[in-house]
Amino acid sequence: EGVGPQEYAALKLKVKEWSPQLAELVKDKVEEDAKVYFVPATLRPETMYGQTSCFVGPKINYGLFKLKEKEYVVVTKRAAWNMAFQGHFFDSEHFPKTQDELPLVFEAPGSAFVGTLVNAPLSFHTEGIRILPMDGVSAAKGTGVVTSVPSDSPDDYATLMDLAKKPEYYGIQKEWAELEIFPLIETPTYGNLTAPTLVKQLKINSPKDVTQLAKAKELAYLEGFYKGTMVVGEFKGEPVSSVKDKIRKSLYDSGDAFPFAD
Ligand code: A2H
Repeated sequence: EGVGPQEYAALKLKVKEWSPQLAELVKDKVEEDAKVYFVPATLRPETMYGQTSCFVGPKINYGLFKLKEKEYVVVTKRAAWNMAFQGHFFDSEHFPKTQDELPLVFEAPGSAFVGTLVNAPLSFHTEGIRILPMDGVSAAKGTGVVTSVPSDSPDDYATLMDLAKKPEYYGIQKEWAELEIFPLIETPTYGNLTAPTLVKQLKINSPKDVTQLAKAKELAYLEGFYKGTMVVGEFKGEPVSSVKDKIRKSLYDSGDAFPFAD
């Protein structure tokens, strides 16, 4: 893990309530009983218990694409095109020949989706989590949607701290960025809140401290994978390295996620 081609787990976060900006448009374009999913791509399925929000790039364009009858996804066009090749939209007879043939319902910048409430599989925050803005999201990677796990991802933790500091600036409610952070994984070096510990130790003050964040990310990943033990969930007490694949598989089996290659 860590180098070479990666299999992402693409999670299905079902919309419960739309942002005021998009509520009318969605009402016009999507059946009332349809399911719409935000689809973040993750390399750490074992941390999904700790999701507290889901990030989009505020300036990135996202499409709402029709997956099948009464089922839609929100991802970048680039990701939808990848999904088409991975068999998610059409049978071979109706395969889109160009990106323009993808079943796009509408497009909007990430900023328009901010505030939308979604249900995140496995998350302890069963009341739902909010779509929030993150400048560091790359349009050229994964699905352009990133689920936030501040206990174990330094990027996610630094972003949430920044959002909570300046909620008016970001156009969000402060409490959306301040959901409780539960310990998920115990490690010998960083305790049970690896990302907050590393962010403090490396004196990271903002998501713009990219050099320090890259270092924290590497340390968190290695320590979590090779030395971490689950302290929650179905595989509590077992090493992360042996449960990662099992949790990923169980998310696939339940239909809450699917494999996604970039
Ligand atoms: B990971 P790699 Cl707990 N832009 O998921 C920016 N970041 C993106 C992205 C995009 N378009 N698509 C995915 N990612 C993030 C969990 C997690 C992740 C934890 C700890 C570390 C971590 C919760 N966020 O990633 O560049 C996603 O965040 C650090 C390796 O393809 C995804 O996994 O290697 C990871 O980056 C994919 O990174």
